[in-house]
Amino acid sequence: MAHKVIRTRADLAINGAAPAFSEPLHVGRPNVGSREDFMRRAGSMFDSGWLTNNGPLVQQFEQRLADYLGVKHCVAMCNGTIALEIAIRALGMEGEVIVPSWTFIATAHALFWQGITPVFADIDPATHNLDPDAVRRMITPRTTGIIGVHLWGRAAPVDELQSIADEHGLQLLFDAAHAFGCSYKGQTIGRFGRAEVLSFHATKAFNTFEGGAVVTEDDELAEAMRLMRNFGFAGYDNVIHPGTNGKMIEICAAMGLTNLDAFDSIVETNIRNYRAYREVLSGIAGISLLNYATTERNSHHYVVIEVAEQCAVSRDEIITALHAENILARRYFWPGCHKMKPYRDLYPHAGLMLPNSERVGKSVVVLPGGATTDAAAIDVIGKIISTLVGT
Ligand code: T4K
Repeated sequence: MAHKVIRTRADLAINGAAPAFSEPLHVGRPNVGSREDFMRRAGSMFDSGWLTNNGPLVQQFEQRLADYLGVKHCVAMCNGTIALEIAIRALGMEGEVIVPSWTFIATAHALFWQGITPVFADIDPATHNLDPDAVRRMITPRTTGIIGVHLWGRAAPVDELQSIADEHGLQLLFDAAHAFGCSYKGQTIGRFGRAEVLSFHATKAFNTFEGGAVVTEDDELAEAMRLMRNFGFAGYDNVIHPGTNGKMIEICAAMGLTNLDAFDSIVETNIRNYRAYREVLSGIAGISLLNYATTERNSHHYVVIEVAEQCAVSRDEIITALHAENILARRYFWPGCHKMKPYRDLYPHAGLMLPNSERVGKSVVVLPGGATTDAAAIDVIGKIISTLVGT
């Protein structure tokens, strides 16, 4: 892709110049492994005549994933949201459950959809993850659980949340939708809390088109979730549990097996991109790239910058300027769940308890990453931002 040269503000598309990219540069462009391997697996699916309902590819996928993550059970599902709903139900959560507001809306909706009240707790602005003290403040006699989110692939404060859960007799579940292949204290994410929920949506570092899974060390929980995802069937004509249809289909497992082979190289690309972004963005006043501990594994799938209040241009001006250049940066997860329906009507004053979530929500920009982004594109993105900010 040809990129333009940017020397002054007149070279920016918001000032009438041609866009830097002729085609849109997306956040969340799917990473796809070997097409030949995928087609071979798709062929085996047609040969077997088994398209869904716990077929051979799904079984193989679950085993490989459990091995990869070092966890006892992997229960594959049709998407991350249904996986969350099933895990929440299998854990017997009810009443109120504490969640961050600074997350994708599915974390809150998975509760609300089942008649459970999501109670939003504030985040630590340095990590964007739940602040354990804020969680303590939101506990009431109706609280039955906590859902920690490993946002941007950085682990939530697992030990602190586990202590709170133990002290108050609460269920602890993790939304690990962003954290496939990431670590906490050197251990691969997947075995924390009672269970962890993964998303394999097309826009994730590791995808199965659509898909998700609940991973757990707990035999009984895994068994219950296997029943729940298949209407509660235990063999022909024998329903022994309430359930829904949460099954992963064979073609998705074929994609997952293929992309698992490519995952390490995807992460290498992401790390290369992250370092290139660090280089081009360093020294721009008021712009900071989110930092992660080098002692932990992070897939670096999300390239997140924060625009300080004192920056010469606002976050939204940066978004407008980037979109004009065909760089479709995102404001994930602005404005925060508590400001979206139905929660903003249910708790109009929730923001008073969520000052950090509100501040972070106004500052974040997620930049394009993954295999479709390269050093040359990142260089141009850096120049656009520095020209705009004026440093
Ligand atoms: N918990 C958390 C913390 C999550 O982040 C998510 C999902 C979930 C739970 C629920 O898991 P799932 O039920 O989705 O498995 C996208 C994804 O749809 C969503 O999966 C993801 N989080 C969220 C962070 O991002 P949108 O509404 O931003 O999607 P959309 O259509 O705007 O696409 C994003 C960008 O990706 C666009 O710029 C276009 C590009 N794209 C997208 C698709 C689907 C492509 O280039 N190709 C594609 O095939 O939610």
